[in-house]
Amino acid sequence: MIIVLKPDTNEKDVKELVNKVESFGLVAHVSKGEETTVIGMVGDVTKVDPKQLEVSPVVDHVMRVSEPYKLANRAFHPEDSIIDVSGVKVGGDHLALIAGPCSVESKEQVIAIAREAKAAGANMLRGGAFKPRTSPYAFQGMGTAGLDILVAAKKETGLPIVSELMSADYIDEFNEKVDLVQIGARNMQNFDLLKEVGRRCTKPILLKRGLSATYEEWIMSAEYIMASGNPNVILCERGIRTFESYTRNTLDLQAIPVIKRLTHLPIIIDPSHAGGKWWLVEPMAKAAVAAGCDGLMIEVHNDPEHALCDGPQSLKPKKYTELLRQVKGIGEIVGKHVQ
Ligand SMILES: [Mn+2]
Repeated sequence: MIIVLKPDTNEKDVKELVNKVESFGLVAHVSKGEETTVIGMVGDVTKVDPKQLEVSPVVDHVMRVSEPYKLANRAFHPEDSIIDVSGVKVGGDHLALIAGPCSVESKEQVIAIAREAKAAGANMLRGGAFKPRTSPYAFQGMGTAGLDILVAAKKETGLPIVSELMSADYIDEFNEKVDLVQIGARNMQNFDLLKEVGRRCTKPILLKRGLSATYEEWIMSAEYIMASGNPNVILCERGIRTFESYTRNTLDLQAIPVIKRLTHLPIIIDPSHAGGKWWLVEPMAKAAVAAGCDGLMIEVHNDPEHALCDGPQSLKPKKYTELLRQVKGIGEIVGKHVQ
């Protein structure tokens, strides 16, 4: 349930309403926008009579929110959320450009790619240290040593680091070393992990869409993180499983306008894992920016033929540089700028 306040309501009146909401045993979330301020009520609202709140002269109206997600709901926060990833803003009119190898393979590799990605215009570095692989016999990632290599690359380039967390056991280490904590597609409904990152992660979360998750299931997973105490969630569409087998997955670009309508959270697109082929990355990345996404996460490798993971879908730095040149131009047309 949300309370929409009349324009120019002062702080004192807002505070009084918050106290009233709390007296019902509910949690109040205030969202102050340029034009309107809303107070979202979370908890068991079944016994709340909207009339009790509408008597206040500063209340414009009270409405029930029918969707099961509240904190992620656009109604609770009418303006776009802008999430700060160690100085790089994601959401609003900002375009986040995340690039890097699928997995961290060596210090030389990551630093070389990070330098080229930065020169191309990327503003964040990705790299997997802990890898969720379909086969237990495939390369599983370098673990902690991989994170330390990413930290070294950050020192060298200044690019904030994005890396995937697979187990709550490593949250403290990620808080210390990583700037944006990725929860992968396969863990999107690992609810215990979502609750733990909500409670304990001090960094923003990049929540990938599960392989066959509906929009509502995906947003509910964001709600888990937010309800557990971390409001800084960025969604990432990375392709869904369909009957088509020619491409690795099917990139759902409709997710961009749908997520923006239903939530206030930023959404970025990962065209690399969606298509699984390097030559699909460029057209899909351009289409995603044209459709209004808040960022792109793209796998870039300086030697894709010998990559330990996802070589066939990785771009070489030269191709990535040319792609960003075009992407930035499209971004300007749709009002998205690179910091
Ligand atoms: Mn990958």
